[in-house]
Amino acid sequence: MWESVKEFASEFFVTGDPLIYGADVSIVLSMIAIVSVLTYFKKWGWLWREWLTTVDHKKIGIMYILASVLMLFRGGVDALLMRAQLVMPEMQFLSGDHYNQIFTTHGVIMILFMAMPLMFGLFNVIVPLQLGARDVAFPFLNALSFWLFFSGAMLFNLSFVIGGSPDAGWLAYPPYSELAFNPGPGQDFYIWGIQISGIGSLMTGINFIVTILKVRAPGLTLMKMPMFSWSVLSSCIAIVFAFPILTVTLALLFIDRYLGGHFFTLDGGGNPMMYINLIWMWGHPEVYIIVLPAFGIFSEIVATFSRKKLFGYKSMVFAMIIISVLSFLVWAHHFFTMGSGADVNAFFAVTTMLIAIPTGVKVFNWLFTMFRGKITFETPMLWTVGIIPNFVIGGMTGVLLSVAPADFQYHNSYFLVAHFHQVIIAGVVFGFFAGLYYWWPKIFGFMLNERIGRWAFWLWNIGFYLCFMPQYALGLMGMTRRLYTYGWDKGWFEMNLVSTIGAVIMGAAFLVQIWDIAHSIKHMKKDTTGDPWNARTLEWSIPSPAPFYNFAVMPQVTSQDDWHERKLRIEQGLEKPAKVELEPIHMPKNSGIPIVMSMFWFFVGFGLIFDWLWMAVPGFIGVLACMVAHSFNYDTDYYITVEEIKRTEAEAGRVIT
Ligand code: HEM
Ligand SMILES: [Cu+2]
Repeated sequence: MWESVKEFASEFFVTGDPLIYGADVSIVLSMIAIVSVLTYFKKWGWLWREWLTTVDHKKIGIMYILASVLMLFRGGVDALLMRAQLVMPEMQFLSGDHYNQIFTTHGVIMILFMAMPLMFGLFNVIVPLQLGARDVAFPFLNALSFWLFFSGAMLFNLSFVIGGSPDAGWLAYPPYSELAFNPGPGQDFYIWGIQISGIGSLMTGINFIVTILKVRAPGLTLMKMPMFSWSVLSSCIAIVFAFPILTVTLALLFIDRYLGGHFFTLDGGGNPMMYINLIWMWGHPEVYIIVLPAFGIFSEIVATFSRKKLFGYKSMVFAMIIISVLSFLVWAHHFFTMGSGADVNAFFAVTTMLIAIPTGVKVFNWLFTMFRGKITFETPMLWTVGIIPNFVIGGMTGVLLSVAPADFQYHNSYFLVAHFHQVIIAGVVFGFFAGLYYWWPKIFGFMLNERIGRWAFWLWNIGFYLCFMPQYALGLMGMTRRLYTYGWDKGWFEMNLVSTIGAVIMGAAFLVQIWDIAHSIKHMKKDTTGDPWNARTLEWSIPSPAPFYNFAVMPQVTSQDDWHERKLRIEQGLEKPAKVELEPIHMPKNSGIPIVMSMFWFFVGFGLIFDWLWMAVPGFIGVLACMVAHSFNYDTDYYITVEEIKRTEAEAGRVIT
């Protein structure tokens, strides 16, 4: 009996590595700490009522952002571990197996559990405010999306201490991700972690398309809509078409692994290249899904800090839609070496190069917006201006990679690693940082310290160039990706050393950002204006942070950059702050079902990973029960009284007459 318990435990828990034991201890300690703090301060009820059951888009957005910062930390630690192993030839810090696990979890976490939720966080906090709406179209669904993402992320992260991490790369190519070569539970953690959170992403896509098309303030026609909302729309259209492909692909891989299918195995008539085609039919649109909103953010910031209308509004909209369509026609550029022949490769090379045109249009539009503007360089603008050259280099190396015959040389080399980090860090992550600095006062109601913010900016950028520029050269010198060790004879030492130093500087930059937040909380400088940057769009017309109903009165929109125009009219005495008639506001009620249902999904996933049907089946019944319970719940909304609106507005310093 005791023996079998011991045997089970040694397979169930990951053992043998001091890093893991350290993680075990810190997980247990932080759980104890969190539970004791909540109990001591009697905060359980508050946590449940205000956060865990909320359907308020702003709070959901904040939870997304918080989760993504935690994941940035984990993904960043992974990155530093890898760079430590590569710092010099013949390092003995990580074993080959361990290195494989780390680049896999790093890639998955950074893209699916860091970039995606950071983006969804910004969608959530900002889009309804920009549209003059009271919430998203489906607030309950929105909460469910968040909790599904959260369950999926927790499931994936659990593989670090239970069962073992996946190690087949961030896209889990077969045959290596198939059962025959990868029998442990790591790959199943991968499938279920991504599957569960992916359903959440799909629902977010649907939710925001409907919100943008259907829930805009009166007068806000599509062609008057702020550019960030346009970018969200184009990104969500791509989500709705791309994510079902991911769901199906992973389902097929699951059938291969769990039921002995042969979709992607050569024996039995399957074909691994089929998986690789399918996963990139999702994977390439995915990178545009995360970069398009960053383009929207740059557009907002450039206009605000140049004190000018965005140059080329229509061409921006057009470019964004074209990018989201074209992103579905380029997937094979990830495997020009597959052997599909010159015609196929030529097609995908040309479509890839075509994307450079709308992207170039956008870059020129930003530059023309700045031209003759009264530019000021507060942190959001600093990030935006810093990103432009960075992103242009990333884009141009992308064009180099798209030349199919040349790609036979670049393929799977460090040239590629440098390229995709350049677009994904300088385009996506820095873009979301810019958005976070820009909207921070609106989200949290206080200003971030500008001086510390500048330090973070410079450290991130210097660290970035030091880390990734040498990798282009290393790639051309023959260093291949996913390589965990190399010899002294290669001549790669110096550049790898520089690269690791750059990574450490980025790590320091992250800490400076956390310090910036802590410092700013301590020296609380409240944003009493609601419009600290003198900005142009509707979200800045209400107090910071926005009251829970967002707009006390529905704004009547008459032009692009409506808030800017309204400020001008008031200044010129053409418009008096209007007398308004307050009406009770219709709001959705909180619900505990999303978090409970996602917990059941977690059990479904965990049960299937370990082939414990006694857990998976009840989990699934729980999911169905939650659906039924929600269907019969008619108590889903309420009205805020005029009195309460008046009181809330007065507390935010706004008098309503
Ligand atoms: C912040 C600094 C970062 C550093 C120092 C870093 C470093 C690395 C390293 C060393 C690798 C492994 C390369 C190899 O051995 O082939 C890697 C792979 C990867 N990184 Fe990063 N990374 C960073 C940020 C990011 C971010 C922000 C993302 C995405 C949002 C990202 C996405 C990926 C992906 C998808 C892979 C490929 C994993 C695979 O080969 O399966 N990285 N990174
Ligand atoms: Cu691609």
